Formats: sequence, structure tokens, C-alpha cells
Amino acid sequence: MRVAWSASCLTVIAACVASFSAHAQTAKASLKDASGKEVGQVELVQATNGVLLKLSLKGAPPGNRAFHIHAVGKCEPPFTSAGPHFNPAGHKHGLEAKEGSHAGDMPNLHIPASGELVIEIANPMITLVKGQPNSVFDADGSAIIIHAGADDYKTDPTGNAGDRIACGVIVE
Ligand SMILES: [Cu+2]
Repeated sequence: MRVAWSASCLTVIAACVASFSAHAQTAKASLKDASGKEVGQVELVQATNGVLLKLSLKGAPPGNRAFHIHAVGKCEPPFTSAGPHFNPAGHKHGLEAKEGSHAGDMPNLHIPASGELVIEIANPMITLVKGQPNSVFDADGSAIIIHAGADDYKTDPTGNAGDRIACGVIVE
């Protein structure tokens, strides 16, 4: 009796674990500066609506800096290799733009003097699910970029954010 109960309980747990891992899709990116030094990590978690980005910076240059997803998963300094902002819907740039925004547009980071910052940002415009039009896992992949300047949330197509100072390819 007791053995039978345990066995069925285990079966239920196994089913739950299988179903959980099917839905808990994650990805990650290691952000490196132009010298190759890691300045942060991003864990991406598929949410009901979009993707949650859990960012952890260490040794990052302080200041107000734009934080975007770019269209190509390639990070070769000066990181123009990552292409323009991820924009599968063909919108204009800017979280405050009437015809915006790019799916890769996200709020600015305010990095303190310590260079350390932990923040979680929800991006409802992207998905980790392959085959979807707004998937970061498209044919050429995607990358996460930190810029030298802040995004003005308006100027198309760059947000006037300046140079690219860190880059990380989004990987599974
Ligand atoms: Cu950018």
C-alpha cells in the first residue's frame, strides 16, 4: 500500500517537473566591453507576456546608459556587428515615440559609481520562443548592448545613445 502510494506520487512529481521545464524557457548573455572584460550578465526568462531580463552588472562604467536588444547575435568591437535595434515589426525607435517602438527598446540604466547594478526589466515586445516573428532566436540571433550615452526615447533610429560599450550575444 505504502509503496504503491509512493510510486504514484513520484509519477505525479515527474509529470509536474516535465511540464514546468517545458514552460520555464530561459536564455542568457554575458556582457563584455571592447577589451573583452565581462561587465555583467543577463538572465532572460520567458514570461506570460514577453521576457523578463535579470541584469547584474559588476565593474561597469557609471552613468546613464542606453540598454537595447540589437538585431544580430555578433559582438565584435566596436560592436557595430550587432546591427541596428531588434525591430521585427518595422516600427520607429523610441519608447516615447508615437510610431514606436522597436522591440529592442528598453529603459536606460542608471549605473552608480560602484559600477554594480542589479535590476529586472520586463520587455513585453520580445519572446524566447523560436519561430515567432518577435523571437530573439531568429536566423542571425540577437545581442544585448549597453551604450555610452542615454537613450532619449525619441530619436530614430538610435535614440542618440552614442557608442556601444558592452555587448553580449543571447544564447540558450
Ligand atoms: Cu542600442
